Amino acid sequence: MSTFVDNDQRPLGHGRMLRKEDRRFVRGRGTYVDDISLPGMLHLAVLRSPVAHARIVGVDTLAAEAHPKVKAVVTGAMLAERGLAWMPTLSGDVQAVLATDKVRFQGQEVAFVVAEDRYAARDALELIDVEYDVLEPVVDVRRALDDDAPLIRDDLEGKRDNHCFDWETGDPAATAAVFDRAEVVVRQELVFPRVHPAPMETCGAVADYDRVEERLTLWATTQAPHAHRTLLSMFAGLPEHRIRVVSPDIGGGFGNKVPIYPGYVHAIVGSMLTGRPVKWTEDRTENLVASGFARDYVMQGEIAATRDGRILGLRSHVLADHGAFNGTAAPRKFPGGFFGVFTGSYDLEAAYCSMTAVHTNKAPGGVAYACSFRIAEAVYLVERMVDLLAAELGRDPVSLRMQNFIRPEQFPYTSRTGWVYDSGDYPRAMAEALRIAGYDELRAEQAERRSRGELMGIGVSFFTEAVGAGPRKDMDMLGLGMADGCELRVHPTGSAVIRLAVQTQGQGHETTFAQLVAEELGIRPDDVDVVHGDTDNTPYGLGTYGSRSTPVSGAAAVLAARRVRDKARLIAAGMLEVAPEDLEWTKDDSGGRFDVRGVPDTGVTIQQIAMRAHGAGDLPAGVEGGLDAQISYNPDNLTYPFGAYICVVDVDPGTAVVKVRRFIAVDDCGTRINEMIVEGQIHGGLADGIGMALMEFIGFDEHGNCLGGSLMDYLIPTALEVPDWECGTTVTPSPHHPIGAKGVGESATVGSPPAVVNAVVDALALYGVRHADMPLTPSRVWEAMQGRAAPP
Ligand code: MCN
Ligand code: CUN
Repeated sequence: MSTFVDNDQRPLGHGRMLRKEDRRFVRGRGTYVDDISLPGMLHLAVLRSPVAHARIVGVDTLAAEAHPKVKAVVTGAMLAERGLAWMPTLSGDVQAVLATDKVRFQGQEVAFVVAEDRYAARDALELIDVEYDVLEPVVDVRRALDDDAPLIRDDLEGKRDNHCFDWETGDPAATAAVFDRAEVVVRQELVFPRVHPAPMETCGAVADYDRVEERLTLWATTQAPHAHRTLLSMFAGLPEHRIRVVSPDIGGGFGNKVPIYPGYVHAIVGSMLTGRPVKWTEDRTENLVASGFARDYVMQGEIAATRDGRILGLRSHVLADHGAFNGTAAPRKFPGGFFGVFTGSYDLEAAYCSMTAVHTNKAPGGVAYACSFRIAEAVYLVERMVDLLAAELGRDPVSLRMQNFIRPEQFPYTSRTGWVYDSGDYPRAMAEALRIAGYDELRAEQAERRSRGELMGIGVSFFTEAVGAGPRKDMDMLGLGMADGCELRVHPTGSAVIRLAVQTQGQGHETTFAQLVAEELGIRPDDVDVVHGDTDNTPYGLGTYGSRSTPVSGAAAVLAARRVRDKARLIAAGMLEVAPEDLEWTKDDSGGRFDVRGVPDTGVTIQQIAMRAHGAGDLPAGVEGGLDAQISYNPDNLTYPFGAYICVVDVDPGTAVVKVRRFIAVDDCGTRINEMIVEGQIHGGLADGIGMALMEFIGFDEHGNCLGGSLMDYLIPTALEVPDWECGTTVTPSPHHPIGAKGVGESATVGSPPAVVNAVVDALALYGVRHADMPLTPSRVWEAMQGRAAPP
């Protein structure tokens, strides 16, 4: 019986197909890090700071060490003796593995215990006595650079204030000039609050250090196993070839699993000290309070236009809260991530952005939660500013966007901040969204409801992303170039295995990468196994984030398969005794084959060729045996997916509760490998967007206590809060990707928050509301309706 399911009868490659990995997931047969159990394994628990900012006066571990089940208690002072108290972050800062001098955010790692079981390890934490000399914390990002603000990073030599970095992009003089001659200028401060990716599986690791062989195996919840291996080698001084990082099934990453966390290092140190495998698993609060956050930008937006709606310029200053340590994962040249694409989908004359990043007494992180390296923030800025301009001009937000879109014939388009958009047809995507929404009827309905005092809002957003980092000449992390390896082997019987540098966290790579190879080789996706997430068994590459897997590794997989096909042609030519150029590649439901040109069905199948490649008999001169290919793919450019979103909300005038009634999403990610998986990515991202716009919030009180430390406080949307998505598609292939695919994994998270906020503000127009900051909880919406400022 075939286990292969194909919904649209295209069994050989691209197309709708159920996910291969779900066979194990729906049967509960996935293997997550916490499922790893090794003989003699010990368990690790982390003691975390209860306060946001304090000097450590003393740590007394004697009682914990005396616990009968405790094998080791480790403090920052002990790590410092071995030079391991501080580790590098992905953005060139350092982060405490365990605090030595001070704690700098609530939840920071202060000590860890390794014990025989998880309960004993937790119990022993309570036996550790830490004396803190509590210091004033910096909680408000706007206060961080005040002269009298307490200094957070006194660990850094010569540091006098909480400044983290400055960055700018665009042309300040040209932008000032267009603002000077603009007929209309609109200004607004926009806050994209701190949120958290909150993956279902928290972070964790199992470290197994073999003292005899001096080899380390680390199972870890990582989105970038190879990069982590290199960094661990550089940091811990272990030879890289004796480190194996395994990222098994991962229960959601969303950027939360890109950084190297202190917990991974604790597990390694614990295993080295005890000589036994050590497991560390975060609980939910640890994940929410101490692991990589997202956003936290305060943006001053300014947009300049003519009175007839021609957008001339965009200017922005961003105050970026990077928390206690700059743990952002972004290519080295882009400390503000890809915020530079903040000019969005519009052909304007000039743009300029300056950014000041600061340290606060909050958890480190930064680039996470399906953000496309800060494009979520950039899209929010431009799409709110365009709506504010539309309101100022009394224009419909759709017609204003249509008037200013980059036109299809302008691609490839170089933006005013230097990004080369590869391809696009924005009016077509917008028109499709309007069609699905029935936009004119919606506006008519709104007018009618308004006349009855009902609060219906229609919000529009249009986004362009830049995803698929490299190229390596422009993009690296800590000096590691952003290219991806890929290795394809075709077995004698014609099935294949592809080994990838990227690693799925739920995106369905085992299916889509098999489909890519299947499409090129004319074999069934079920006959292609995908191996990833194991540095010993996959080629080098920088991992999965920034929706780069399809643009970079996907391209690598296609080109590897084409190399195999080129070799297959040579072998087929030998088998058929014709010249290679006299062969024609054909593919139908039964598979792929080389036929002699003009003589159908006389040729050899890919399976026959594979057997010959490995089997007895001569191969053509110069052709080696086997049917394998290996490639390291360095993309020419990023890919630029885009989309048009329309959100319809109803606001209850009595309770200020926002209900999302409809959500229309037209996405263009070029050629789609698997429609179903793409839709799943979009559905998930839209839910994320509704969550951020309406309820998700990592807040802090004045003492620096995190107020989002459980799923009772940090609200994420459920099926009750989201509508049935209405998705549409346009396809504008990327000219430089071998099958024209663009990334899609973050599109909906990036594009949807402004659509929701624009809809709520539109609903509140009756109250004269011009703007309200996320999350638009009932209390915030209520405040806005009272004409008062929202509470901080
Ligand atoms: N795809 C496709 N056709 C395209 C583009 C993509 O069929 N034109 C498929 C891909 O082959 C892949 C999936 O869609 O199976 C997502 O592809 P891609 O856009 O390349 O993104 P990545 O695979 O690199 O995934 C990363 C991206 C990011 S950065 C975050 S954050 C996020 C996201 O994916 N995290 C996720 N979606 C997620 N989905 C799940 N379930 N879990 C996460 O942690
Ligand atoms: Cu910005 S979150 Mo994804 O790039 O892993």
